[in-house]
Amino acid sequence: MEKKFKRTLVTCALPYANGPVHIGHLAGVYVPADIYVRYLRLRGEDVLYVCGSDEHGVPITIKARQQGCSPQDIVDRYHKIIADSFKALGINFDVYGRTSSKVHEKNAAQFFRKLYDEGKFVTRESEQYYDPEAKTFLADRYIEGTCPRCGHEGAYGDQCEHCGSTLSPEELINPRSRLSGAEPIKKKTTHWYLPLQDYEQWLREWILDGHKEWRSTVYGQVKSWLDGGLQPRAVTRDLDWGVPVPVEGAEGKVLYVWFDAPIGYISNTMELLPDSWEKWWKSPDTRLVHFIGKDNIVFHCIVFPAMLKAYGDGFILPDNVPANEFLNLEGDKISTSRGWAVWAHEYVEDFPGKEDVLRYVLTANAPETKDNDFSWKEFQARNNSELVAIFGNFVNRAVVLTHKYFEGKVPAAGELTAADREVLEQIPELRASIERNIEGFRFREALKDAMSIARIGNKYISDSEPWKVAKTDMARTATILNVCLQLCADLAVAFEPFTPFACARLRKMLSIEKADWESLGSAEILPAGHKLSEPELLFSKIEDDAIQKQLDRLAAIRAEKEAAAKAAAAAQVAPQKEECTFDDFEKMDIRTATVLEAERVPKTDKLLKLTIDTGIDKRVIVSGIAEFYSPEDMLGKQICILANLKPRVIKGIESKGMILMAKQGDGKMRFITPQEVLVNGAEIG
Ligand code: B3M
Ligand code: ZN
Repeated sequence: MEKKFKRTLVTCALPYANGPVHIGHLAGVYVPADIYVRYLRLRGEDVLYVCGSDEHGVPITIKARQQGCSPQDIVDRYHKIIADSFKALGINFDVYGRTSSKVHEKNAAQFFRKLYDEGKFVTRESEQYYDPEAKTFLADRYIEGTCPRCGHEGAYGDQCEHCGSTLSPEELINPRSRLSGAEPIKKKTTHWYLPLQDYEQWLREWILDGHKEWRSTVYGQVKSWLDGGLQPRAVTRDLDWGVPVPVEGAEGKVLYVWFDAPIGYISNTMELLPDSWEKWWKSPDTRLVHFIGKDNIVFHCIVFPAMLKAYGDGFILPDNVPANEFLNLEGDKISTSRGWAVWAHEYVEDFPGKEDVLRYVLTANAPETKDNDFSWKEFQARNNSELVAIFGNFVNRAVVLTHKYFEGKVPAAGELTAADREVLEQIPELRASIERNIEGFRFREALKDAMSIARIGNKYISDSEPWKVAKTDMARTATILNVCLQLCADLAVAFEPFTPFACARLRKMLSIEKADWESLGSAEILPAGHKLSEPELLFSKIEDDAIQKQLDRLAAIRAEKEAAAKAAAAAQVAPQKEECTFDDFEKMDIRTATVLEAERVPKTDKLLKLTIDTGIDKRVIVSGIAEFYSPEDMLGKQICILANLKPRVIKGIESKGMILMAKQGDGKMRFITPQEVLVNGAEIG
C-alpha cells in the first residue's frame, strides 16, 4: 500500500431502516467493504469502519402509516434486524449508528446552520402539492392516482410500480392524497437549495482531472452529470419526520434525507470517538473511501463533496468511491416490494454456519463492472465444487494425514524437489496479485488469486499422493505434508478477508493464533514440530433440497407476479371505436339462437362448425372459437348471432352469420348468452 496516507476511513452506504438488507446490498456495498477493511487490518493499517442506519426519508413515514405505527417504531425494528444480520455475516463495523440519534440531529443541524449563516444556500419559492384536509405538504410518494402510461390505478406521484414508469405528480390522472384522499392543491412553499452549479468547475478538476483511476462506471456517471450541467438542489423538505431545519420560520420543515444522511457518517464517527473524530475527517493523512451502490454515486461524488467543500474547515474528500453495479436474482431485478430478494437475516437462519458461503459467492460473482446475476444453483455449485471440493478437501487431507502419520505435529521437510519448489514459489506471486487487486478494488480477481492457492495445494496433494508414499518412504511423506501444511497456513491468511469464519476454524486446526499477512508466502510459516489441533470440516456440502426450498419460494413469487400481470392484462379495455349512426346499427339483425350440433372443422385448429336453430331457419356457422371451446362446450348453448352477415365460404363450408363474442385483454373470447333462455330468433337491439 502506498504510504501516502497514515490511516483509512471506510464508510458503507447507510441502509434505509425501512426494510431488511438483501444480497444486492451485500454484494454491492458491505461484502466488498468488509474484505477491504479486513485486508488493511491484516496488513497492520489503521482503519476506521463506519456505517449506520439511514432513518429518515418519506418511505419510512409511509411504511409507518401503512402499519399503523410511528416512524420511530419502524426504524427501531429494522435498525436491529439490519445490525444483527451484518454481525451474523461477520461484517463488524467499528460503529453502526443511527441518523435518528441525538448526536446526529445536533451535528446535522449544526452543519446546515453554518452553511446557512455563511450564505451558502439560496432560497427558492415553488409550488408544491398540498393536502387541504390534512393541512400538510405532500411528498410525491404521498400522491396517488391513475398511471398515464398503463392505466394502473394505484400509481404514485414519483413512480408507477405496476409498469415501472418514472412519473411526476402532474402526470397522474385523478391525483389524490394518500393521507386523506383529498384532491391535492398547489401551494407556495420556500426551500433552501445548495447551488451545485457553483461547484461544477471545482468538481471537474477534482474528479475528472484528478481521479482518472476511479472505476470507469463511477467516473463516467460523474462526467455525464457534470456535462449535463448542475442545478441548485433542495436541501429541505416539508415533512414532519427528519432533522428539523434549525432556523426561524422553518416550522414544519426538515432537512432533506440526502442532506442529512451523509453527514451521518461524520456523526457516527463522533458518537464513537467524541474526542478524536476530527483526525479521521479533517486530516490530509486520512484516506476516505466510500463503498456504495451505483444509485448513490451522484450523492457521494457530487452532492456530499460540494457540501463538504462549502463547509470548509478542513474536511477531506473521498480518495475513491468504488461503487458497484446491481445484482439481479435468478434473472430478475431484485424487488423489495415484491419480495424478490434473498434477505440477509433469513439467509443466516436458513443456512446456519454458512455465512462464508454467501460472502464467497457474492464476491466470486460481484457486480464490479456490470450488473450480475445470483442464482441458487450457482451458489450450490460454488460451495460444493469450489469451497468443499477444493479448499476444504485439500486442508482436510493435509491435516488428517498429519495426524495419521506424524501425531499431529508438522513434520520437518527434507530436501525439496523441483515440483515442491515450483508450488511454493507461486505463492509470493499470488500474494502480490491479491494485494494489487484488493488495493485496486478488484475483489473478484483477488478471490480468484486466493482460490488459486487452494487449487495448487489440492493438485499438489493429489499428484504427490502422500498416502501411497507413506507405505515406502516416510521421509518423503514428511516433506510433502510439510509443503501442504505451509499452503494451508497461507490459505488461512489469504482467505481471511473473504471467508473469516472458515479461516478462524482453520487457524484453530493449525494452532495459529493470529493471521499475519506478512507470513503469507514464506515457506516456513509453521515450524517443524508445531502441534496441530484436531481436524474439523471447513465447509460442508449443500444438498439439493435446501436449494429447492429457496427455488420454490421464488417460484411462488414469480407465479404470483404472472397471475397479477394476467389479471391486469385482462382488465385492459380497448378504446372506443369511431362513432356510428343509429341507422348503421339498425342494419344489423342480431338474434338469439341455439347450438344443435357442433364439430371441429377437419385440419384446422381454430374452427368449429356449428349447426344452429335461429328461430328463422336451421343453418351452419363456422366460427373461430375452437381455441376456447370444445364442440361439447357449445352443444345446446343459447348464443347471440349476427344473422344477416353476408354468407362466406370457409374451408369449403358456407357460413351464414357470426356468433357474438366478448373479448378482453387476456385475449380469450367468450360467447354471449342471454340471462334467461329465450325463444330462438329473439331480436337484440
Ligand atoms: N440510504 C441507501 C440507499 O440508497 C441510502 C444511502 C445513504 S448513504 C449516506 O439504498
Ligand atoms: Zn403504470
